[in-house]
Amino acid sequence: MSSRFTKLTLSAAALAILAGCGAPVGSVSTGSSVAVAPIPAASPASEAGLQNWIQSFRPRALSQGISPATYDNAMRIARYNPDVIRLDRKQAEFSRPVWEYLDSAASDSRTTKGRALAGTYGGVLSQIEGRYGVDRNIVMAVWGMESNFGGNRGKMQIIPSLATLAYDGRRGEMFQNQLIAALKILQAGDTDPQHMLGSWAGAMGHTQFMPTSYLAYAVDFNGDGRRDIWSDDPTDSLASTAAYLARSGWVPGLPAAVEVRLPSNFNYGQTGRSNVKSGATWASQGVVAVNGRALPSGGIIAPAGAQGPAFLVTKNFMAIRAYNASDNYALGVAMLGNRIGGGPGIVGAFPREAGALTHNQKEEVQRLLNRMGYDVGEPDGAIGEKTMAAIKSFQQRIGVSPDGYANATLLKQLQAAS
Ligand SMILES: [Ca+2]
Repeated sequence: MSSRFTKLTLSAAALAILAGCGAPVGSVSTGSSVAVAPIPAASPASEAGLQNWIQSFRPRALSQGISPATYDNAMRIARYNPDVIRLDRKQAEFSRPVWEYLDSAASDSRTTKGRALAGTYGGVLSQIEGRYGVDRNIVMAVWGMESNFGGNRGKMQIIPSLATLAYDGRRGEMFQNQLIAALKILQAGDTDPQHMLGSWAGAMGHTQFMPTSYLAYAVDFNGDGRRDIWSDDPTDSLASTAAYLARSGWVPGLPAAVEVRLPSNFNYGQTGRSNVKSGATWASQGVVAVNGRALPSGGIIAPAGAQGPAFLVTKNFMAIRAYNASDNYALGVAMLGNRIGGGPGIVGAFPREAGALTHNQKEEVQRLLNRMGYDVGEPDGAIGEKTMAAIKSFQQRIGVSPDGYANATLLKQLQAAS
């Protein structure tokens, strides 16, 4: 999970994407191709450097309550691993179209597997739902998204990876905190250094908890005395995920995302997950749920603009975003959860024929917006909230529907206006 970047999420699936292994989806990676910046192989000095660093870091760890025995025993297996540094320096380019991301997030095969496992673990899922109030299908969907239901939990020892990243990584401070958290887990006796396994950046278990998330939310649900998210048995992992979502504000009985139909005259300037209105207010504008039910309160998002489907997203969507701060991820979890629970997939059609902009084209959109005086920050090819807000302003200025979506039409409009 993701205390991972806010919550820092790098699941095994994300790792596989970063490593170019072609796993379908992952937490961080909202899709796409990967640009690999070549870095030199680690010099032999790196191992010596790590060992020196381990000695210099010892007092800080001890000052945070780690015992000398815990520290020394864990660090005995710490070795410099150039692979994790290489992975940390790779930059994912988020140019995969949202519909491809959602296709794989809530694919037929993942749905089928999820439904079967929801049956297998039906008893424990009922108990977890009873304790935490979190929809079992959402818990199942997180499990499916994070590790393909346990299939990609990560097999790397966490201590060597975190020590390497804390010593030499570009995000040393953050990984130092994760390393301290990992040492606290070991000190509590939940596992030992050899068996504390996960993905390269420290995400562990069926639902890919970072060490800090583990300390905050992991629970011993099966009562064997250990918060065991590493076991083949997913019970503790699934309960810990429900605990995380419950503490992130999950409201029992509320859907996370409801697909809606918008009226033809809908003002897309109102879109955005933070622009929350009551269900009655949306209904008064002619918004209707595709499934015909009453609308809850929430914001409306249209991830592929006015030509694609729209979703009313609620407080529970925000709880999923607390797990991994990506709208696409949260929508993927919500849609996979719907399907595992027997519901339909997305009903509306995405503008697939129109294609999606490439990473370079998205950067051009950002450059053009900056040149016109909209501040979207350094162009990075990732269309985030700032870029979307600028696109909406530009669209309003030229008198077209302000859906905030960057597509080929928008790029042409920007080129013509600049
Ligand atoms: Ca347990």
